[in-house]
Amino acid sequence: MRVGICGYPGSGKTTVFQALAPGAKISGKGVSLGSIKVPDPRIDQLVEIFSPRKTVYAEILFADVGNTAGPGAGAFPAAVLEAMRGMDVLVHVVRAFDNPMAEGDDNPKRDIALFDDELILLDMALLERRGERWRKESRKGMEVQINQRCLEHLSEGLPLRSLELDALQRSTLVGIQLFSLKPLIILYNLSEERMDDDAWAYARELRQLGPNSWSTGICAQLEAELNELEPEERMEMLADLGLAEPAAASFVRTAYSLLDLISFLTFGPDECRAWPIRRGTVARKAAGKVHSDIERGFIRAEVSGLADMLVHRSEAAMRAAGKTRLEGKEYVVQDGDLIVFRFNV
Ligand SMILES: Nc1nc2c(ncn2[C@@H]2O[C@H](COP(=O)(O)OP(=O)(O)OP(=O)(O)O)[C@@H](O)[C@H]2O)c(=O)[nH]1
Ligand SMILES: [Mg+2]
Repeated sequence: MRVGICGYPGSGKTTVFQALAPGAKISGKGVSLGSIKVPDPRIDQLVEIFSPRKTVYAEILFADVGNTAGPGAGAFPAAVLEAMRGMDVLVHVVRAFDNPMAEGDDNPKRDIALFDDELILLDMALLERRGERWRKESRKGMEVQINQRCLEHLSEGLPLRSLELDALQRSTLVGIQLFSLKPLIILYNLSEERMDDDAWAYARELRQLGPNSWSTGICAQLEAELNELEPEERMEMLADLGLAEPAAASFVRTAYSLLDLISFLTFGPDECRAWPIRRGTVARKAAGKVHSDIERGFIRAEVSGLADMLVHRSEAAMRAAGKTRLEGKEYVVQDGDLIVFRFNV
């Protein structure tokens, strides 16, 4: 999963990046990229059984997409748009603290509205260009129709993430990377004082704002500072602050469930690995995550559960004990399924 950290100048993007992706190796030109592993006790248990040569946790890639002009000061720069385009989800960091370097007082409501307006305008331009081309080619059909419906929705000032589309209709939009179609998490970046101010409770809680859009809050500066501490000191400091865990941990969990991601697991002496997929993914598609050959040559999935594996401790013993089910290509993969794919190429 790729998470784009966006927001106006001085909102705390870089600090949020440091808070959410501690120890991330920064790479990339202009855009800071860092990834973190998604902690997964199920993988730890498989590793215990198989002592694999390689262990792979699910990963979340964070990108600090860089600076826009100030709120309302015009279009986002091309480099920022380019970075945002490749993301699966956008996090809009909203300044809710005094920053003497930033222009004016913090104004979360204004920033949220202006940011969304900008995404809507960008998408209108993209879809209008596409519609224009199709008119010239006098094309008809579902693509053209969906294009039109999207434009109507946008011209009401609404983001595409709130437009109801079924899977087939949505498929007409793949490949254009529409900005307002991406799930959005509004992240209020609160000053330390506001972290326990009742008036800001709404900004701290996790709230669903609409389809594919949520808001929550952190004090990024504090979280970033926590990450500089040794693990023991960090635990103490968290306890002092009355926090159950670092924001990075809860953010990962939240993002996973918001985006309806689950993981299936593969195992063996070579590799134990978590594979993130959308809930509802069928076995054959899931196989394609591992390798496109396995999707193409899919025969069946041999599915089992971790609880049984903890008892029987090998693929052969599982089969002998009748703890492995055979599932076909339409089987809907469940969170935590252990899977061996059989395929033929
Ligand atoms: N009080 C307070 N200050 C913060 C917080 N988060 C960031 N800051 C401060 O705000 C300033 C800007 O933070 P950055 O993380 O650099 O913000 P940015 O959005 O990356 O800024 P640009 O890249 O310059 O647009 C820094 O001085 C931070 O220390 C916060 O949660 N509380
Ligand atoms: Mg920055």
